[in-house]
Amino acid sequence: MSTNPSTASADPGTNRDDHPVPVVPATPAGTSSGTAIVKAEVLVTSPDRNFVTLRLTTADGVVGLGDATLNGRELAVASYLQDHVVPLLMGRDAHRIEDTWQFLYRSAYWRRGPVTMAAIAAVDVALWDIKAKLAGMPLYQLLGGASRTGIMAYGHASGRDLPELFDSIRHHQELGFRSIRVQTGIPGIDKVYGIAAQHTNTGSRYDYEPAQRAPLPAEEDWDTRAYLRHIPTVFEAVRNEFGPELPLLHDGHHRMTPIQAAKLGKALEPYDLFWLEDVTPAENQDALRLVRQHTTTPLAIGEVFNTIWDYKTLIEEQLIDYVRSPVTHAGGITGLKRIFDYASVYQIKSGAHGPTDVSPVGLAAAIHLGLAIPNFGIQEYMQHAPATHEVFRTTYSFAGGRLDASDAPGLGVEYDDEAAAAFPYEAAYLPVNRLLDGSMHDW
Ligand code: KDG
Ligand code: MG
Repeated sequence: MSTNPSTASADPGTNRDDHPVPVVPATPAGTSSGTAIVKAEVLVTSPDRNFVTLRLTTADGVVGLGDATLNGRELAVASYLQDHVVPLLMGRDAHRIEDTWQFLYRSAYWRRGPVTMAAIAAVDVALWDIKAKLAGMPLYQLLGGASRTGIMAYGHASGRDLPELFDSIRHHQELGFRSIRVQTGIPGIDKVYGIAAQHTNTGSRYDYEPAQRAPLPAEEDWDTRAYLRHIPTVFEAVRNEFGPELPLLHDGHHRMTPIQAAKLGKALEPYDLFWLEDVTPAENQDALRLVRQHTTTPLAIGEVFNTIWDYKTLIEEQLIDYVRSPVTHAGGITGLKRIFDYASVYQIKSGAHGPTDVSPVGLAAAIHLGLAIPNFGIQEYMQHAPATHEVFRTTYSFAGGRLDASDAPGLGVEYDDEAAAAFPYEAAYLPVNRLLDGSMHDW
């Protein structure tokens, strides 16, 4: 790995220090040597924000891309890939996607977790990209073909106050969004998650990305009682202004206790939310039992979950309505499709995470998967900055509230090395939250 932007490759039999790699897996029986992986590059670049991308190349020169971006911890995944995964990939048959997934998951011994699962995801998506290119098809065709004409996407409207929020909702409607997430400032709290126009500790705007480039995380404030008092009044005002039909979403961002979450879900019932997201910290799956007993507001959870095991209680006990993991952090197409299939048994739908810290490669993978699965719900679409699109040349489209894949073979995304070279990695951290008495709280 290098970071400026990085291209680090491993030829068969060497690692980055040119020492012999102790174990180079033999090309499995039946492999046509043309599909053997001969190059694996870990690319780190920062066009508006940091991204980690894996690029695999086969002996025949077919290239696949995978997203391994983990916001605020990017270099940990880059090192995991470069130091511990790239050497294992040399000579493997790019066609053997499931076997490679199982090999990487089981051989680590230390299972799950965002770093491991983002690394596995990057390999998995790059292999699907290669397989679809070899088949001469867009990826969704290999996943079973399109089940729908485009996938419904929601955008992020926000404002420090109601007038600013209404302007932002109208702006998103003009951009074509038909479903809208609503976040607002809270009276008495200076800086709150998800408000685009608020000024940050570094003086820049918060528009695209909460992770700020600075040596230390920014500090935001939190007061749950003020939040619980204010949010129902916001949704009442939005419904009065925009009518009953517009699908509205809201992200609680892991900040409530179970009983507070139950209270908020109940208070929001008259405003008919599409979903209420991450009401409680995700580690405690049992908390959702209490929330569920008290409210019919649909619940979405899982953007910090990485495997099917993290969802076991939530899915089997039908404690949620939407699964939030992205392809990028949940073991790729292979890992996330398994979770979605499991969820479909319980009438739970997909609602994949799609902030700017999922790269255009990760978003493209989500679009292909969302087109194919039977239980698609909605896709988050936070829209990348123009600089990001200089590096990641995409072919997906957004119109009429829906994202759609192109007919380009594979994922339909190309990586521009020359453009990437202009955007070196810069350390950036997600903010932290403190309560008004100074104690730490979930962000
Ligand atoms: O990196 C953290 C962000 O991806 C997260 O804060 C965004 O909660 C989020 C969302 O719903 O998009
Ligand atoms: Mg969220």
